[in-house]
Amino acid sequence: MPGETITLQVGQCGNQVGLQYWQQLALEHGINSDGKSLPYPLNTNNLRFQQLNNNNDTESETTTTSTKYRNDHPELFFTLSDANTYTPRSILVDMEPSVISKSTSTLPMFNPRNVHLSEQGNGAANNWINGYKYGTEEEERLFNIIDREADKCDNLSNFQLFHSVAGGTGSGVGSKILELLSDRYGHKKLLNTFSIFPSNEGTSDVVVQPYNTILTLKRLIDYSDATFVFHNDSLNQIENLLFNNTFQQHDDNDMFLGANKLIANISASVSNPLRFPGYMYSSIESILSNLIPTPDLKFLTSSIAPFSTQKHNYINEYEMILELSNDRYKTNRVTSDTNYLTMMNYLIGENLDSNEIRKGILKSQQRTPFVPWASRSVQVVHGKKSPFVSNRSLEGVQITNNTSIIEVFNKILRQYDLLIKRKAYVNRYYNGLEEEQEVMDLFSESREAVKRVVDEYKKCKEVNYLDDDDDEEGDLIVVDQDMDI
Ligand SMILES: Nc1nc2c(ncn2[C@@H]2O[C@H](COP(=O)(O)OP(=O)(O)OP(=O)(O)O)[C@@H](O)[C@H]2O)c(=O)[nH]1
Ligand SMILES: [Mg+2]
Repeated sequence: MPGETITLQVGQCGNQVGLQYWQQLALEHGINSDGKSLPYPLNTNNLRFQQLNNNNDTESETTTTSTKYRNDHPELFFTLSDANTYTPRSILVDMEPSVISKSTSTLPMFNPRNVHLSEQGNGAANNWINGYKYGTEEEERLFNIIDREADKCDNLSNFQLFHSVAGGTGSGVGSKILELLSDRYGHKKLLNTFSIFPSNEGTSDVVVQPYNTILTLKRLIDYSDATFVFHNDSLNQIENLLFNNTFQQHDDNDMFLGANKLIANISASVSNPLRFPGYMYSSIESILSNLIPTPDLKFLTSSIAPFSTQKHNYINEYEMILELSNDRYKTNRVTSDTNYLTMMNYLIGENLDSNEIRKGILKSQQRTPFVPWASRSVQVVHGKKSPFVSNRSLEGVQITNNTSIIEVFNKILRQYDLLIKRKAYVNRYYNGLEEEQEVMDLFSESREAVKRVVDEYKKCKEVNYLDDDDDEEGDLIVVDQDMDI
């Protein structure tokens, strides 16, 4: 049985993405916004399951309200109260109240005791240091909530963080929480993050974002076990391709709605095999260990294929696997000289055609420029559709580990270098730090850490990459399942 996941949603972006994420999970598990469960639809497979579980009761043949007959696992992400109400295992943190108030009024299922708000209520003013310091001061209150939530788990597996790397709260408080989680739980529990990177094109974005991003990246490098990289520019482009930006047109109040739905869909798909169990995966660890060959190379790119849109009515398994490799559906910018370390495709649907999948894998293997030492395996996960989602079309998500991270990080380094050369706005970061030198040291050690990751992704393109280090074997994560078809 897989273990539970605790979610932390921090700052505006973290909470807005978190809201979409929980709406998606609630939809897939038939949970109303107040946490009450809808009757579970029993299709043929579920009925067989029901018979196996022996029952003589006379509930409807097509639905049941009893949790006993469910063959999904909402309890990995939700707690279930004695009154049969589901509550997200999620902790909502922000330094100003407006975003979280919207979340809790939209989804009253959130546990009000899991909300942590700053008493001043002004936010971190786009400043990582303000957020980081606040996180340090609030350690006890934050960990009262986190430890309480962890105590409710039978077999806690991982913490996952939703945040943007560029503001003040998601970046700074998020960094502090990661550091503290790693200290308290890190060796035993996985920490993975869904990290949103700022637009390079957006005019509203603030000038110090490269500082916040570099400082956050250092903590992701040090403490996260896997980071899913989402770039706002790429998300906007995918949204244009798939939805013609309909979300933006319909809802001026939330310009990120479409982007956030994409992130929510991808991040929910990652745990699909655990929440709707099949024969393939038993834990988040086994999924991530197939994607991350060494702890230094842990920044992941996602891709989402056209699904259930007016533009793309139906595509089969073969076409889906190829579409997923199309760079225009990737959530960070991927160029043609990108090499791949690992590739995992989630195909979520009913009665998948294994011949079409096999054809897709072969074609994809031929086309994908893997790094020379990679196993060249194109992995496919058969995800099950939620019985609550009436749309029966095939959905596809791809997660890859690839060298596009070099350019993503190099761009941030270039922006950062331009600012730091003139020490532009550095004085904003003196908050609580005594000397200018301390701030400069903090910046330069973060820059070096990011540069090391860039160099590692460059080095991994070489044939003898795995032979270079003395301890490379110790670094390898053992893959515990082979899912090639
Ligand atoms: N995809 C996405 N990006 C967002 C969202 N909200 C903000 N951003 C981006 O995140 C960055 C700013 O981070 P925020 O999350 O607003 O900041 P914060 O963590 O609340 O920190 P402070 O407001 O400074 O205390 C900018 O690059 C925004 O473009 C969102 O809902 N979705
Ligand atoms: Mg904010």
